[in-house]
Amino acid sequence: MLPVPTVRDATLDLLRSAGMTTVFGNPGSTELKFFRDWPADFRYVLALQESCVVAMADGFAQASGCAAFVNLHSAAGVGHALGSIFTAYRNHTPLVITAGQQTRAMFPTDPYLYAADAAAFPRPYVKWSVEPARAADVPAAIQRAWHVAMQAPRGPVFVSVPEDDWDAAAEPAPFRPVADPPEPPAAALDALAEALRTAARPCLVIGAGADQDGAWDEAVAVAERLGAVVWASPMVGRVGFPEDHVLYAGHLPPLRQALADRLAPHDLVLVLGAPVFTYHVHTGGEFLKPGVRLFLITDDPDEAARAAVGTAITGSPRAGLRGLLARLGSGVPRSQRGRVAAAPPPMSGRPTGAQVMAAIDRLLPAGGVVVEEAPTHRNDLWEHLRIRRPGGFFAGASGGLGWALAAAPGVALARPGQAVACVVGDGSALFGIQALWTAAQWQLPVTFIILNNGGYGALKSFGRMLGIAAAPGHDLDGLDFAALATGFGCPARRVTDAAHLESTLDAAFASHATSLVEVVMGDGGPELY
Ligand SMILES: Cc1ncc(C[n+]2csc(CCOP(=O)(O)OP(=O)(O)O)c2C)c(N)n1
Repeated sequence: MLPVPTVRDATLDLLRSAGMTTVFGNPGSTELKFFRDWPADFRYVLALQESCVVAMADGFAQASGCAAFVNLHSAAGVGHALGSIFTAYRNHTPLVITAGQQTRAMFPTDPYLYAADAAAFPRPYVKWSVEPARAADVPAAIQRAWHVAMQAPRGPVFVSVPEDDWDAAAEPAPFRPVADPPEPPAAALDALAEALRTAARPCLVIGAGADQDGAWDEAVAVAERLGAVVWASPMVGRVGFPEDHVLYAGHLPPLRQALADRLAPHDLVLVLGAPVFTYHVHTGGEFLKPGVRLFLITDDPDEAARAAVGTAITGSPRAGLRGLLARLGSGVPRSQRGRVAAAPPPMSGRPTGAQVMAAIDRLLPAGGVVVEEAPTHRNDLWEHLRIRRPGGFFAGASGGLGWALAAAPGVALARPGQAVACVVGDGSALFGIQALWTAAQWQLPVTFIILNNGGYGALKSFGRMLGIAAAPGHDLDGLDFAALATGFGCPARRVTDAAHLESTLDAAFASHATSLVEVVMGDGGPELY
């Protein structure tokens, strides 16, 4: 008779089959048995706080296109991670998150480190969550979790594993691959193609789901075939269209009335892989001007159901665009044009957001990736830093801060040899600052660019919008980012004059190593909206 594999052996085999041989974690006593005889074909990426662990895995999963495996420590580790789990859920990032649990025999006494109702804790921001009833079923639960995470719409899942399960005998749980997202129904694409053919001024709105689905080339082909201008959806976390293309029109604002005004010149709007729409501040007003027709193609049935207006078609955005190309024939090109590119700002005086973004645009090595969390400088980024290739930009889709600084090393781990520029506000950086250590330990080519405006600029801007003169807790005085970085083993440079921005960034990128550039900004930051 063949020896029965342990839960640990069966799980490691499953992880190999699913391509999840990188484990992101922060370990504790309840996870140790998972690491017994740790195999040489696995790598363990340690992050020093669990919100960083999950954000790093998120960056890795998005940049690699595969699910990432996470191992956390009981309820406390999951608790620290919840903010990043919320963001991963909104990002549609496939993560298999496991957490240690106390020994099963100890459950009745609520022992030290026991996670009561463990599977409930990360809900509702996981697609599926379980603590298997028997140790033997842990591998099957992990197989199912991976499948759910990778099914469209992708997202995080959770499995709680009691610490004595890893040495137990496993029930067989063969690996089962997951199918591609379904194609949109043919009849729906027929009707959409006809509407596009007869529209006078159609436009596309591209969301993160289009980039995740690998639809970049198809989006360009459809836009060119129709002569349709292309907008990026509001608060988008990934860019799905070349921002230097003549048809590229810019980013839509996350405000209802302003967005309806921006789309008013069009008679047909085709949204791909995005919610309809993501708003930030309530302004009331119309969702769309009368007479503007909207269609949505998304692989997320819930996104389809909750769209405020329009005809939603459920299916892969990429397959939808391919279906349209087949139906549109030679197309009906119109003479629409996108935006006029902003002139680069002069590089002198106290640094501004526009100067930083223009400098990154000019100097980021070919193939480089931008990771962003700089609330008041987002408009500068969209104006002056052009994303030109698929998978070239990542930002958190939830609005929760503390994601980007940790996601950036995850992106770098997934894309060996590619430079990563991580642009974050001083406030945002401090929600995930420990990630500097992981980046430095792995010698990842990430340049962390901290826009230090001495406080929470976005909240000050909100305050001005709401007529709140001086709310407490908005200033961040006495912080020394260069010293913090050095303490984490990451070399740092400080820039106080725009004349030195380009030489400093150039040196940082040229080092092909982890480094931090603190930019002391000339003012508190522009208005948000
Ligand atoms: C986890 C979390 N806590 C608090 C907030 C509220 N918040 C929104 S913007 C902001 C300020 C961010 O400051 P900084 O990163 O320095 O960028 P700036 O606004 O100055 O451009 C804060 C605290 C948030 N979005 N997420």
